[in-house]
Amino acid sequence: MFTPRSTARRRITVMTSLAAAAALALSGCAGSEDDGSGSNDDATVTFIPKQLNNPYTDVVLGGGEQGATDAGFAESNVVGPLEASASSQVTFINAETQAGTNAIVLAANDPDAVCSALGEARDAGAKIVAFDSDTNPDCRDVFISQVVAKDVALIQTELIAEQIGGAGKIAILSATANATNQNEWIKYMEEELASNPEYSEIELVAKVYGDDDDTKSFQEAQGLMQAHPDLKGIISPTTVGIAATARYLSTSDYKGKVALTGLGLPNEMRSFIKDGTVSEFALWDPAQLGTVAAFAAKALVDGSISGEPGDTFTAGELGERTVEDDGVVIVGPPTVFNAENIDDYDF
Ligand code: RAM
Repeated sequence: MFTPRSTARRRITVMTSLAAAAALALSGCAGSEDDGSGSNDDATVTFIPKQLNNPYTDVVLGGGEQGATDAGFAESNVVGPLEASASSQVTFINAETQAGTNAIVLAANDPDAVCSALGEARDAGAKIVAFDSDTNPDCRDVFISQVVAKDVALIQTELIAEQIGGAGKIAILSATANATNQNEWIKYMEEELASNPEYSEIELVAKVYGDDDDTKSFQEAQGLMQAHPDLKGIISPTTVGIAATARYLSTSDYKGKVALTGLGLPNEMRSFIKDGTVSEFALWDPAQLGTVAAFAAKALVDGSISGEPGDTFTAGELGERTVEDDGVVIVGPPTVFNAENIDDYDF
């Protein structure tokens, strides 16, 4: 688990589009000096998450900023929108390009909407690391994937199948409709449900989107149960969605009758495990995702990797990582949390 040890120079900027445009107009080009040793001692990195008001994002960025310090960035910044909408990140990317940041680490709300802005950032010399949710692969140097995408889909399918006794109607309550990460996991879940004979009696009846907004996710969970009163289970592959759905179920007649699994933060899910609303869910250590992304960004800025398959870099205490096909770097395997182990985790 990630424990902060020192504080990087940091500016958290929550900007409206207007403020971002003003910042863009005012900022100069920072740039950085290369001392010829291959290590850029003045280099800066900017993290742009899907959205800022998301507890998952906070843990990822904690690991990211610590990683930025440990990797040797002189400065790390966090900017981003409050809502995880498709186009919301473009203004922030443009402002960072103007400011001359050396690396942008971004979780894409939409694989294509950010591409032209990222292209301009690259033309200005910035390295682009996608993390958590990928861009179109042409628009970044590497993608730091928290887990093997198929594995995270399979584990959620397996968990729901176990929890509903292998038969019945299920639904998926996702984040935003364009989220690259959730959509990839859902694609693998659907393929698995359709092709694995063990799941032939499970029927996926609905996919709904809570937009990683707590209130909307809660309402979508409520709507699912109204539309499908015979639903046996819900998979929510988003930390915001699973927590909101658990809160809804926990005070409803469906508590303990409708199974809920997906991807959650142990600290947000603990009470729902303890009160019997949820029996098992999965996730990885989000801080490690941020840390590996920061080290990858520094390796790209230093020129020690270019993002080609086979490139390797060291992610501090987390050890060596290899760039795989399509420029993907895997952080680690998913963990399943339940009543037995949930108190061992604090994030
Ligand atoms: C939410 C976000 C994020 C995802 C996690 C599991 O917080 O949608 O992108 O990786 O859930």
